[in-house]
Amino acid sequence: MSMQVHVITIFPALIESFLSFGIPRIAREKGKMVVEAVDLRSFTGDVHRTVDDRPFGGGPGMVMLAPPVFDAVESIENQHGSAHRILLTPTGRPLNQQILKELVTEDRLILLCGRYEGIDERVRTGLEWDEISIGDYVLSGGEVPAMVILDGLARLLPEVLGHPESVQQESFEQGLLDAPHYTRPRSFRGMDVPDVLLSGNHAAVERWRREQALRLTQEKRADLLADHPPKSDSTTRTESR
Ligand code: 9D3
Repeated sequence: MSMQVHVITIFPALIESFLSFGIPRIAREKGKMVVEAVDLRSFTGDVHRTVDDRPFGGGPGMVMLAPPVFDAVESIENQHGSAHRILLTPTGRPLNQQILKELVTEDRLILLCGRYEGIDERVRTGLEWDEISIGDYVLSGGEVPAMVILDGLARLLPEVLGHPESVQQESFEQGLLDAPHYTRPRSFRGMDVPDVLLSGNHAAVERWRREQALRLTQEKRADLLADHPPKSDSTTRTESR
């Protein structure tokens, strides 16, 4: 599986620099995630390469122009074919691991990053979009949200990570937070690694991790337990008796 992503932005260098580190870089180098940062300003016609203007009806701030966005989307899709279009907006559906798992099945994505106070409404209504937010806080634009999506997708693509089982085991993937991790030294400033992890008893280790994950999730993110009640079998029972 590989995917092609076009990111429409006024800051293509920000996206490019992000793609030069870590797992997104590996995904790109292996050709699993083919990302192109598309400069919205290259779809303007005037000498000033204008991408924004004052809002009709007045008010503070500037609004992103519709014509360069339409031209950018049409140019990309005429060259490469139709894409699943994502509009990064504070009013979109909140991103989660389930949405990432759906998006990673797409062959081609367009991520549109807004800036300024907003985007001309005709962009939203005149083209079909999957509107996504990354959470309930105010950012200055859609570039960081686009990088969040690229990062989350890169590590889900097969053959990008060396150890795909860690994708399955981890936090959220099973609806639980991850169990604590330990490495050398066995004793550090009076804090010891739990004996069970040194026991060599794999079944006991798995049982301990499951208990820890349940306890942590109950303590810190009880909302996750309500959303995805964990299966209750002999290996997953809590200390309720
Ligand atoms: C004054 C009203 N603002 C809405 C809360 C306008 C506004 C603020 C920030 C419009 C755009 C932005 C820029 N943010 C994004 O483009 C954005 C975003 C975010 O701010 N939070 C979480 N997810 C996202 S996805 C895109």
